[in-house]
Amino acid sequence: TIIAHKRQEVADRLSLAPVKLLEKSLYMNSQPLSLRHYLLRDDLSGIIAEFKRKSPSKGIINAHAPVERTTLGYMQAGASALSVLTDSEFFGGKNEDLTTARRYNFCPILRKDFVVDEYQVLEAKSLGADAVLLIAAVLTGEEVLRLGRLAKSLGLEVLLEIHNAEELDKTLHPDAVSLVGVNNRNLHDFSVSLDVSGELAQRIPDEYVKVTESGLTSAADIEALRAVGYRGFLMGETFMRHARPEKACAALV
Ligand code: IGP
Repeated sequence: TIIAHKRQEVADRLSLAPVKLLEKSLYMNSQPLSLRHYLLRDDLSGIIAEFKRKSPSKGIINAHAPVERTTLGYMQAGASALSVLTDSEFFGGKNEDLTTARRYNFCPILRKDFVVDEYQVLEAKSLGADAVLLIAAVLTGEEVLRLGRLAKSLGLEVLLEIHNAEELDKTLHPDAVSLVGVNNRNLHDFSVSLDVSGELAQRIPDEYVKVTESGLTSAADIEALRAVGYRGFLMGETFMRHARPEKACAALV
């Protein structure tokens, strides 16, 4: 459902007057920050703190936290990077959330959306993102390669999201992908298990920075997954559940 809606959204956008993202954006010529490098730094937590208002599995998580204070607070708390949801229909985000986060922060920002078209990669760059998510469950190997190469040509890094070994084998390509994220949440039935990350850690070649996504709630979760090779820890709900998400992040870091 999400992907069908997203394809329609992109088609509607592209049917409007010619899109001149490249000329209009402040960020088109800016030097992106490397998510890889920030995650590998020893002086930071490895946490990618997410700004997420709602989700299909949880409904409304936080309707009031402002993106400025939250994302700046995440960074000051010691998060290595930010993830900003820009999908509005299912996650309550918007492109302006990313541009706002960009203005208030100097750490890498992941644009979190359902990328199915080149246009969205260009858009991510124009909004000031440093990295994009590509979800193996909804793309072919050829699409990951095409979208990933485009991202790379713009200086954006690609975080490839997988949920099982088949998705990894189908889509992993060194020309397109810099980081691999294991989503602990099954996108079909929403069940969450950190064992998914545990089991897949060894399957991911060492040249990719390993990220574990979803369902992380404590420093103990992070340490257990760090011990099996993860360097990035993508966390949303654990922080966003609080009225002041940035304080929950500071408490955990
Ligand atoms: C964060 P959580 O359980 O900490 O809120 O999860 C993040 O992993 C999750 O939002 C996510 C996601 C996605 C959202 C992972 N992959 C793809 C939308 C699309």
